[in-house]
Amino acid sequence: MKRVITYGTFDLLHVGHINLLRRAKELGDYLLVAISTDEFNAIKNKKAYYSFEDRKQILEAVRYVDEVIPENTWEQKIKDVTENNIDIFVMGHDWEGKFDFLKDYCEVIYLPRTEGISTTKIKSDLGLKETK
Ligand code: C2G
Repeated sequence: MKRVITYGTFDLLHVGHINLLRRAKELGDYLLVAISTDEFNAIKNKKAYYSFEDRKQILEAVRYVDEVIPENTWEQKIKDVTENNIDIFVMGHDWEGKFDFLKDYCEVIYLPRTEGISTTKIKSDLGLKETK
């Protein structure tokens, strides 16, 4: 039973997120997603359109996702990996190299992003005022 973890805001869920979640799940048998809280998004200088509760509920409805936990800090990853017996950490390659410190605890895999789609692009295409 290979256990996989990934992190993100997952706001305005789109095919880029779904591709990442599907491929992360395909690497193992169980996918745990740590979704950024609204407070942590503020630290990331991001403001999600949907609340943490809504983003969590939406993710829990995705067939590739087995469990969702909150991401409150940058520093929780080692604890998350060890406490959840994680075998593989997965992120999009925009994070390439940033989480290599986890290699002491699990496999670290960066997957290519899906081109041409992002929450920021959706917001600007809809003419929503940039809320970061
Ligand atoms: N992603 C992707 N293709 C896109 C958009 C996003 O593969 N077109 C991936 C990102 O690379 C990331 C995941 O989907 O792995 C979630 O993206 P975001 O919600 O933007 O997450 P981010 O703000 O990068 O937060 O501690 C890590 C952070 O919480 C990551």
